[in-house]
Amino acid sequence: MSFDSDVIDLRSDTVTQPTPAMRKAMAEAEVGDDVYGEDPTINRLEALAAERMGKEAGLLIPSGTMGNLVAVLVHCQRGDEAIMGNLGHTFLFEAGGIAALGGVHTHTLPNQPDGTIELDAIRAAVRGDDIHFPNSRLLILENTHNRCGGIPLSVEYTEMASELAHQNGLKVHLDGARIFNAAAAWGVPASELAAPADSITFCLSKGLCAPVGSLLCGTQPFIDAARRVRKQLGGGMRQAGILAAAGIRALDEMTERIKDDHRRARALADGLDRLSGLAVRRAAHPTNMVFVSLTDEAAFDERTFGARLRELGVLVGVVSERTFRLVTHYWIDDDAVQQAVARFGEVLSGEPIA
Ligand code: TLP
Repeated sequence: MSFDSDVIDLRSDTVTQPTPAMRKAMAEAEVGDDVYGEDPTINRLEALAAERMGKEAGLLIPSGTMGNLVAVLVHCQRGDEAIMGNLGHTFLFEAGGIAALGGVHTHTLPNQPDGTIELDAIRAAVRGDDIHFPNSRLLILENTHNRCGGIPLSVEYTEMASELAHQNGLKVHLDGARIFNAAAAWGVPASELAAPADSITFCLSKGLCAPVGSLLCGTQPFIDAARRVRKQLGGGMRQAGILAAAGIRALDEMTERIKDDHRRARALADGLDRLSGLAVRRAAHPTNMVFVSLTDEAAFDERTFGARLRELGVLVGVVSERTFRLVTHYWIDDDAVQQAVARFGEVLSGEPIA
């Protein structure tokens, strides 16, 4: 029912497994055919999600990737342009879906180290009315910003960027896969962070531990259109109330405890920072991610280092040359944090690569 307790899996919070309470709720879920709108558990989850995001309506989507894709396909027509960060998940890790399936043109702007995109850059990127240009239609923001270190965007920045986008006729989609991490970091309700955006995707299956599912939220007409696009993509589901039941548990029981993951990520960062051979990227408002690099003192390449850690039962993500991402989550307790630090130390003190 739980993780292999010998393995400390820090690759992602997507590896979380459903809690015993979720498994029970899934077994007992009342279900119906959701394509007919008749799954009472999904209907409850969608209403709850919309309420938590401060939006009119919500839609259960199989994944965060599909949530962002559906949002882009509703906001944009073929040949329209979506402006987004060059380190954004939609640009880097969604298999080019918006281009492949929507004919949507991507316009990337540099993400700053804090996950923001400079307002002047957004202003300058919006195209004028000229038949040579694609129509600028959408701005995509990401909160927390994964590749920038799990950094939370502030309410103030989200408001300023969204206001600018709206003044220029653009809609705003927020990839809020980890919006509850951002909310915990700032000590504000998620709805405040979502308020400036026209639509938001958030995930149940990351720090909130549900096995599957993301929610797309927005106005009622937006969600009506999104329901149709989800169907076009083959994402209309039937008795998925089984999944929604876990999602309701996730929203009811798992958002408050996210701050424990942040505390443990800080402890992990502190422990790793004390080891010579490692440099931790520090953020002003850290959440559940630790990005750590091998310094010149460590005579390892990242693949060998990662493989040695794996032999000791610690799994980490390699994000770039000599840099790892470690993510804390429900299944990582205080002891796992101490163990992980100790095993990093063990690898560092071992034989370097030949
Ligand atoms: N991110 C995954 C990997 O794809 C990198 C991870 O392990 O962090 N938006 C953001 C900001 C994400 O981090 C992710 C998943 C998604 C969207 C996509 O969610 P899923 O995996 O449900 O499609």
